[in-house]
Amino acid sequence: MVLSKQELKNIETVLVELATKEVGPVLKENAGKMFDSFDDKANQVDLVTAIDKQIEQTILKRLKAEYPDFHFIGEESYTSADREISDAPTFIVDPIDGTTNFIHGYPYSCTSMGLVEKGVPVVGVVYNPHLNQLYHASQGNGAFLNGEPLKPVERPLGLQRSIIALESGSERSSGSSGDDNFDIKQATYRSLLSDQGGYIHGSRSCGSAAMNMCMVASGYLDAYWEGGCWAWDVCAGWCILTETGGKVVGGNANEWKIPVDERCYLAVRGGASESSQDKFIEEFWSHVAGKLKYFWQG
Ligand code: LIP
Repeated sequence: MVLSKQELKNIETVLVELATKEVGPVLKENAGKMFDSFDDKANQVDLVTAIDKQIEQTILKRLKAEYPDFHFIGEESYTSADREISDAPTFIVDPIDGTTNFIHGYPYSCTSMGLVEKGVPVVGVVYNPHLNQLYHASQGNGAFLNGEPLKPVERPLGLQRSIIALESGSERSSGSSGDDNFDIKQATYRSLLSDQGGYIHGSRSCGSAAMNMCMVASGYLDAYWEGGCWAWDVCAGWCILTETGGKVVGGNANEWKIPVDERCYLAVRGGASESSQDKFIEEFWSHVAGKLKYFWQG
């Protein structure tokens, strides 16, 4: 099955309605109210609440009713059976992206609902009800913010004159257990920011991959780099970014084409020529202080 532009637009409309009418009010109502009732997942900074799980079930129920033949991968229900993303249309959903922000009431939590076909993000909806920011797109149909066309300002793209989203992430093993991802990330941050290195204008952090991707799609950020997040964190934002002329490559050097579940990403804004995007990417990669390695746990 190859979904037509109109079919993709119809799916986008369903996801927009689901996000704004059923998910957003629950997300907004409960933000900041779960500070004494969250659970740890992989560690004590990888958090989940009953609201994450409740929202995922709401989304799953609606999408299974609308699209019974489509596959579904959700952050809170995935198992090792989800490891292989097939060519079939598959919803890839993070019910609450920025769960830590949600727990703290910091207004950068959102729901992120994407669809891939043949592994490619073809529909994306990201909704932050706290700031009334509804980003949505489908392949070939353009990207929108609150119903208005989303187009980044045309301006030169250059590493030194950039602000880039960099995240602390939830995997923080430092100097032990043979996992040097955290140390590689910190060394990369230093290389990018130092006056002896990239000397970039600055780093920013939404605490949500989906929101970072949307800030890049808007052109407010020039790029976003993260290792350790997941397909559900980036799938929707990837489609939205692509529809604004942006591109997503691997977070490790020389990985120009990656699957949606790579778990290590570099997203670069549109509003600039492809040659300047590629020059930016290669210069950025020159600062990555090693090879990040992530695995699918489940
Ligand atoms: C979050 C990601 C973010 C990452 C956090 C966390 P969650 O997703 O969106 O990019 O830095 O560690 O993984 O867990 O809030 O859905």
